[in-house]
Amino acid sequence: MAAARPGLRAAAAATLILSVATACSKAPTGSGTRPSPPGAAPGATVMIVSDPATIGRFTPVTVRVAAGQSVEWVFQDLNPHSVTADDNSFTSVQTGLTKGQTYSHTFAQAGTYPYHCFIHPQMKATVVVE
Ligand SMILES: [Cu+2]
Repeated sequence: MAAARPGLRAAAAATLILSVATACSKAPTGSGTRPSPPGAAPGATVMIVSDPATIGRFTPVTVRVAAGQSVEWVFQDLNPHSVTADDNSFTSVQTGLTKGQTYSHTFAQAGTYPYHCFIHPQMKATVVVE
């Protein structure tokens, strides 16, 4: 007479490990001007690099963010550059920022925001807010 026990089904499925990494604690590099309110999600980063043709260049030339997100510009060129909206709705200091400095702006409203460098108007780029 064998005690045919079906045995306990491995209830291992109950071991749900909540490892969903919702790490929103990404600290922005540098401690420059940060008009972003706390909690504003950084949507995109634009590098300002040197370029023999235009002195400086925004890369990528077009970034897309959602309304309410910010864009951070990271200056990597030794020459000073600015981030200035074509309609002057936002700007970093127009005398320019240089390597190691950052500027960020939060875009509350959807739209297309062309901008340039105040010092070198041939430097052009666009932020698209969706
Ligand atoms: Cu410039």
